[in-house]
Amino acid sequence: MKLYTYYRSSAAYRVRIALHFKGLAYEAMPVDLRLGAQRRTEYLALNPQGLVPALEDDSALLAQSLAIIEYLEETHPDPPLLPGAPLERAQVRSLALAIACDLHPLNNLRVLNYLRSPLGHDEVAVNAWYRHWVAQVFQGLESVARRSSDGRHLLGESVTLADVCLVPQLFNARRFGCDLSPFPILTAIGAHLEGLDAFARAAPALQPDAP
Ligand SMILES: N[C@@H](CCC(=O)N[C@@H](CS)C(=O)NCC(=O)O)C(=O)O
Repeated sequence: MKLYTYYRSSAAYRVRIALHFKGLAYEAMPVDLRLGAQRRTEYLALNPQGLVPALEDDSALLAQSLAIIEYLEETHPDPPLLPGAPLERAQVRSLALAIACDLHPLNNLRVLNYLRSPLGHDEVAVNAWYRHWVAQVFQGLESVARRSSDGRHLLGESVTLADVCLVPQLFNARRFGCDLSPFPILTAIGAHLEGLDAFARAAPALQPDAP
């Protein structure tokens, strides 16, 4: 398998965690978002959505991190990232979607760039935007975690898709200087997960395209 990735992309980071968690080998194909490589003709020919990650398997190309992870889950169910019971699966997906659909798209590179130009916002305003949406979604996640977490995972007692989405989002939040002190459960979960092999190997600093 080939993974089109960028070391600091949190969506690609999710897929890297899932691949390592399932013990699947892959070749990293870096796409340099800083240079706009995701919008070049060669890449758009592969992935017309023009974003990372994308996974090539059996000469088919899949875009969208959650679709990719669900594909890996179906083709390589062990170890699982989704629980067995339908209600628990839905709860895990609900948290993953809060991060991947309600938070991440608001703070994506192209959105931040659009705020800068043409809308003309300065870095102070862009950072305020970024931190506002992190705080709002993390508040809800922290409340859920207060009820459902064992202090090491968002839900239940093993790694799930929700954890796979949380760790890259925590990485991004730190990168943008978000105040994480109101979220002690989320940060404790992150500290535990970052120590696990699959999460550690997927970390941005260890990627071949990291500076
Ligand atoms: N919903 C997509 C989001 C993918 C996405 O936004 N990727 C970002 C990096 S984290 C990207 O490629 N950004 C490039 C850009 O904004 O031009 C997924 O989950 O895969």
